[in-house]
Amino acid sequence: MPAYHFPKGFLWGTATASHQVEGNNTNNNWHRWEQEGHTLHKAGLAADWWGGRWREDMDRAAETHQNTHRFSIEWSRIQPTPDRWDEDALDRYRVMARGMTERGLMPMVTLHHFTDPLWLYEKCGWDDVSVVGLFEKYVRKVVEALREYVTYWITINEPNIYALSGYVAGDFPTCAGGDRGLNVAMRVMANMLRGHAAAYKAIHEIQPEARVGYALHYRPMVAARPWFPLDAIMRNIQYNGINMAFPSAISTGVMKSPVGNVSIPEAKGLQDYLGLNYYSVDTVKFDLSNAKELFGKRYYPENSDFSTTKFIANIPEGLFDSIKWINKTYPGTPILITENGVEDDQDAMRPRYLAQHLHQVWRAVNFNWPVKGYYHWSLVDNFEWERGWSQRFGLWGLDIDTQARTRRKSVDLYSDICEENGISDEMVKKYCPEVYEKIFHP
Ligand code: IFM
Repeated sequence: MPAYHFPKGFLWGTATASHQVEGNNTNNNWHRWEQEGHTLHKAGLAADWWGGRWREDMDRAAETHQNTHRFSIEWSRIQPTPDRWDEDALDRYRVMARGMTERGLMPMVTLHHFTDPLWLYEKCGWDDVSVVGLFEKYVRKVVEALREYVTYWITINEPNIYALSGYVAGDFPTCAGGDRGLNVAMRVMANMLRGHAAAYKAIHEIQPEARVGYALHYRPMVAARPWFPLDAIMRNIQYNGINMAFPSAISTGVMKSPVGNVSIPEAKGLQDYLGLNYYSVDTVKFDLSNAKELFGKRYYPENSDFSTTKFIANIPEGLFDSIKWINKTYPGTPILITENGVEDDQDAMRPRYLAQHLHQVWRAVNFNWPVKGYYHWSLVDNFEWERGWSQRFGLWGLDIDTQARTRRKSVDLYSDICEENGISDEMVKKYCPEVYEKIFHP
């Protein structure tokens, strides 16, 4: 029976984030943003993890042969006001991390995933360099409390999306009364790099054996018309602006930015692995009407294999290319796919999206590129930021009124993959026969 096998010890898991699953997170900037009506829906009770339902969801993860889970800590719970640490909240996260360990799930912790405590938001958040010391203090507190159970830390999730979606696109909250614009977004990103560097050093000081990285939302891009130089120029501007701030600073100590480079020497070389969040590939063309995005338009070609809300085009080769780029940029650095998934309430595309992307991961592994694990986004439907509950990324569906979970058929496919540590032709024939030829006779 033909099958693609992964190396022994490969990490198989799912990823979540505090505000998206916990519920009743009322002391952060996103809660405020939702109350002000900027989002399609409100997070509300979310998947009720703070109420204890993380336990049943971790049972689901473990029963379906996953061996790791990535979750995030909510800063506003740990430090509800600048002068108070909430030891009970820290303890709850300890119980969660221990609960994962007891179920055979290695916990991986994200320290910052889009949300900021309200008090930080009031004092201009990541747009003020004082955030660096504040973030370091919070990180120290969390690492001291959880080090018994946690070795893998993600300092910051998708700093590029945080900065650009807030300060350029206006979809995410910025700091209270703060300015917007590309300049500000880049200033925010520079402070996030300083925060990452401070956190990296602090974590290693407390826990020398820790593995510390950040999660990069990486968008491969292609020029729409290869013969038209302005498309290529736009592609490069967009590519560098969206992807390169963090990677350039980690490589050289200088943050590359479309509005001027910034020297951040303390960030150079500070990653033990790179976390890759990959979803799709953008096509880019010159667009005179789009001054806001520096005259570039990013889109998916019309004939794409689209997800339900057309948020994602299924382009699995882009994952292979992303891994290839990482391996070339940082030879030998371990790679973890810290997010990959698709919004699909009917579970019509997810099985093939999953199998095709994992096939690409397998190809990369077979070049001996050091991919160590894969975290599917996500375990259970969760609050999808400005798009609220209109997008469903879970292996399990969630009824937000009753909190009932529904097992989608992708659960069974992913469970088989995790159990086998590989993808077999039988699995593909059973769950997504429409891509059998693509996967087994490419
Ligand atoms: O839900 C988000 C997550 O918080 C960050 N990465 C992309 C996911 C899907 O949009």
